[in-house]
Amino acid sequence: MSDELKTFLEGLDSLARECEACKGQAASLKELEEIRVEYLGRKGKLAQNMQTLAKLPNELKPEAGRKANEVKQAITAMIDAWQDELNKAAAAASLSRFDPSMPGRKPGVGSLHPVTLAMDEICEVLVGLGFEHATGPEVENDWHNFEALNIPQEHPARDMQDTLYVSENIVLRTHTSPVQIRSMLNKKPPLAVIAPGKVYRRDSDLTHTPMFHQIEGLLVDREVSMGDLRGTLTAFVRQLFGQKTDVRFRPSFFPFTEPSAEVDISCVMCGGEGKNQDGSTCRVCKGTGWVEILGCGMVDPNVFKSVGYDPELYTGFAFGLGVERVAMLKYGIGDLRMFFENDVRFLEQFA
Ligand code: 2NM
Repeated sequence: MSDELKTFLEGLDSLARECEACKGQAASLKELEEIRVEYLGRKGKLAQNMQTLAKLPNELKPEAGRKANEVKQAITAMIDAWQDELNKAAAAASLSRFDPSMPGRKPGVGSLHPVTLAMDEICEVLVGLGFEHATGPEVENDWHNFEALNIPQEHPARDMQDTLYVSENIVLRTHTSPVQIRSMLNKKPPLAVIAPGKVYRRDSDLTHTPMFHQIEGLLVDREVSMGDLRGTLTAFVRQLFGQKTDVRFRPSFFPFTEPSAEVDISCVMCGGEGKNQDGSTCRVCKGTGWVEILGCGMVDPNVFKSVGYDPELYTGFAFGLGVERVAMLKYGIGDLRMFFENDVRFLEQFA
């Protein structure tokens, strides 16, 4: 073999060894790419050897060329293998950072507002007792909200102090009774309806909000008595607060009912004792053992006259309650403002 060829072949061998010695030197794919360019690039170390090969005598070229190809493939295979290793190491590192036993992130799931829950529950009980749902506008005229309900022109409820006026004759309804008025105008007795919905009053402090929710009920037929009122409302509050609940009726006054009463139930907190287990005064009933839950009465004949019902033929009872108040008692909520702050930590407890 000629010295010239020998020198060339040895040069290629030493290039392969030199490259092999780079094993483990590339810490990243970028560094490995630099090594690849250094050996296999267009102006790299192998390319330089190829220039030498071009200058060899023609009869030496086949053997020199074969060797050059061999070394090129060996270097390519080496660098490819290192690239595989780097890729595997990177995958293993990212797997070691991933802990499959970690709990996943739960998507937030909504829940019904406690006022909605109380409203649904109250309506369900009343529908079970035979009442039908009715709805009506929240913006009402004076006649439906006041006049038809036997609330005279000079009545304090009509005062700007208590009612939110849209214009001289138009108000935000102060109760859902105008819905009952509309029901009576649309249908002859017998009639049993409930009107749930938002009502508005010019009132805002710790225990009053300008908007709150009410449910009112009305039943009209021949020979409806105070006994029917008492039996119906007793069954209603016992289904809502438990069969052991005591009920008492106190005389009261509303312009649209005569006689009128307020209904108290035995305190949901202390069970009517007025005291907590430790002897301290119950905060819910303030020591009385009773909490007021609704207002009611026998529909005033003047209300029947304004909707064209004959008061000689028909009698009826009506009642109304505040939904926020029921929700506070049922779910043990001490502060009315909780309903309106929409703090998810409060709301998610009702999921
Ligand atoms: C109450 C108390 C007493 C009531 C009266 C009527 C209507 F329209 F039939 F006359 N609806 N609701 C009523 C009666 C409401 O809330 C405390």
